Amino acid sequence: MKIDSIELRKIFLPYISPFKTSGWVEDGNYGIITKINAEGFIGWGEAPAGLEPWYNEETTSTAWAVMQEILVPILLNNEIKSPADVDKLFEPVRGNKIARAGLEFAVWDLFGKINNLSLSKMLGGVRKQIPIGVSIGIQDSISVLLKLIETYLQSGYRRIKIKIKPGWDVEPVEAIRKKFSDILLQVDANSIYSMNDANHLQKLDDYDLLLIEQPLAHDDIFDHAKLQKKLQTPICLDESIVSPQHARWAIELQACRVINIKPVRVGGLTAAKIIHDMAANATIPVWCGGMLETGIGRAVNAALASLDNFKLPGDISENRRYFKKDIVKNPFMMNNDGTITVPDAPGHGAIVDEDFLDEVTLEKLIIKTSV
Ligand code: OSB
Ligand code: MG
Repeated sequence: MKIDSIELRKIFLPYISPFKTSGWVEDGNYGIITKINAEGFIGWGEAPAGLEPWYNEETTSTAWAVMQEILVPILLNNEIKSPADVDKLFEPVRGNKIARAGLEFAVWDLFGKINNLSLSKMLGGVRKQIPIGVSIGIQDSISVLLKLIETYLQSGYRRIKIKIKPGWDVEPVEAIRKKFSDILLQVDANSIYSMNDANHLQKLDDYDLLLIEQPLAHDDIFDHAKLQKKLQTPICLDESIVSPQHARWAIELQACRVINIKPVRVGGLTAAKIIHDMAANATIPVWCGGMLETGIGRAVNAALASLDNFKLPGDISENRRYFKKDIVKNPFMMNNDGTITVPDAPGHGAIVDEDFLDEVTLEKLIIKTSV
């Protein structure tokens, strides 16, 4: 494939309401949209880094710099025969997985369009619809939280995830269980607890949670293995699994019983699929997490979640759960049975609204192949 040009855009797309986790608040998507022109086709990708390094070490600015200085020149100076080549070419780059994924997605999209194959098909997807859940940030009060959950359940969401932190964990979970005794419920701590909280976290075992996501440090696997031995609730790792190697370590150490796969966290779809297959072999179920992406990243996640071992509902809510208007013309809408339909158009299937994308673009850079 001969690449003609690569375009990077920093965007700001505001959320309908701020999203609050145990450690930070976000008021919108400040990601990078990538666009690759090749062979008469256009591939789109998204690197959903935030302004600050609260989730992982990357930010919009670091991803932009690494793309501009390192990753884009690698793509322009090498022959790419398949999307898997991108993972190999980027392999020597340490970290910077969100930046890598943002460009890798655009190459997958391009190959799908050139070969008339959907991303789901290219990845080996088996599902046409995927069940979806909703991730709810920390709220001002339990009554506000319960009302929100009621609204989401009424609109059809199949699973509720709430963010937790010290002071906002056992009580909201208990209140939810009292009111909604049989819903699929899980919690996400985004690395706020330590081993000293093990006894406190054991209290969550009384509420039949699907899982507790990333209770301990963002880069820990070892202590999670010790904590899992003390909890009945399955631990699910998010932040800690940044590569297939890390997934193998976590599985061998029994640090988790479930894995949240976000392709952006592991450098792209090639690594995500390896982790999926590895987990399947170990009978560890996976599900697809999210990073409050625009419709581009959301379409990529939906394609990935069509693979067989995605056994639990994903954080792939309808676009309108986050954005008044998204940068795609074909936002996901939930079907009556709490699923979304996996796109079967060539590539990831997101149709970018370029006029609206222009409106939300803060900065743009076009890098052309020198001839
Ligand atoms: O930890 O899963 C997380 C959002 C931003 C960063 C990290 C996380 C999240 C979410 C929301 O929980 C996922 C989504 O709905 O896209
Ligand atoms: Mg998480």
